[in-house]
Amino acid sequence: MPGAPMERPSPSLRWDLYCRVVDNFGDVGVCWRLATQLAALGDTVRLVTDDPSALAWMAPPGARPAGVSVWPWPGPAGVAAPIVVEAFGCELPAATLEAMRRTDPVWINLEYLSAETYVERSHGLPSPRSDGLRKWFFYPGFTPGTGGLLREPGLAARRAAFDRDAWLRVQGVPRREGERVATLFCYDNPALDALRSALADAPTLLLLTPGPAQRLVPQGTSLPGHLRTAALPWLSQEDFDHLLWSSDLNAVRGEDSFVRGLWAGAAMLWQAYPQHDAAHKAKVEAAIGQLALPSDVGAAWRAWNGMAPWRGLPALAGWQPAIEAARDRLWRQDDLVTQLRHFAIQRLRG
Ligand code: TRH
Repeated sequence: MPGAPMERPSPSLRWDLYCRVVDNFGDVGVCWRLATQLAALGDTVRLVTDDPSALAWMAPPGARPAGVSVWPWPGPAGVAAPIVVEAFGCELPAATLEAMRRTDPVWINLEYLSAETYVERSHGLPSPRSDGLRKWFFYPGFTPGTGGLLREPGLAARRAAFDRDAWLRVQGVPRREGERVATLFCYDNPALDALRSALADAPTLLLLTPGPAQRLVPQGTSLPGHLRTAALPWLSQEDFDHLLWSSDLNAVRGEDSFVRGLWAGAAMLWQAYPQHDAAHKAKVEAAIGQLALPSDVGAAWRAWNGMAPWRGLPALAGWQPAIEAARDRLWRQDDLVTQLRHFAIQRLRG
């Protein structure tokens, strides 16, 4: 087109991505998403992790792109990739640091997601070190001043074309006529009984993910009212999305599922990863504000996180549009991978 600016073609990049699994599945879940999204753009990623076990169900072998290789900790010997990502301050192996001192790659620390205001202040800052290396801090987030959220290209179109009844039938949990569907992925949660009672007010199929949800929710005949439950196996990340897309209410936990719940656009309850110093309460409060949740939904989120008494389940009819509105706002921002590549390329060019 005459007069249009010439876009520089995006180079293919090589990344080393280091991930130590602290607890649960969010660390490796986020790293896997990041690695596969980079590979889909033509990049090559060596994912080094001390615990790849969850990848067996998150990313079954047939679903793994050629551009990603998984390495046991401490990773490949020899030369570091031009871009090294340290996920969540996991502390790089000594041999990797030694290799990095020889080539001085772009070293990026990918931080945890939060809606708190410190994220904008800290995003993109460098931290020089006494050995001459420099580490950059990259913060995911909800505002244009942050690194954005993980979101695959084409996600909205796939979501829009999805047939939930067909998918539920294939999983062996067909929905009955007029029944609503809820998904439960949670930590231990004293508000669970209150949620169950509230869900029993109308015909509901409650789908339980492995872990606390299946351990804590009694299954079978003792359930009150109109509620029936079904226990699911661990699903691939792709099918976990399908599960969230099939539901009218998603109770999700941790950071990665928070984002997937948002992209699903259904009514959502979020349980933050509980921290001993109660730091998660500030995260919940910031998320309620950032998503501009209506007051009854905000109250339910606080109750779900042990910050207030449970006062009932908000009507889904008002709750769902609020999540959808937040999602639509966030969809207008650049996704995390677009921003991270841009950030890395700028620093590679010095
Ligand atoms: O598993 P989590 O509780 O991980 C947590 C959080 O990330 C927390 O912030 C972190 O500090 C702590 O770990 C150490 O929740 P999260 O983040 O949602 O990660 C779950 C991953 O598992 C996510 O990528 C979705 C995926 N998943 C599937 O792929 N299939 C499934 O069936 C289920 C239930 C989850």
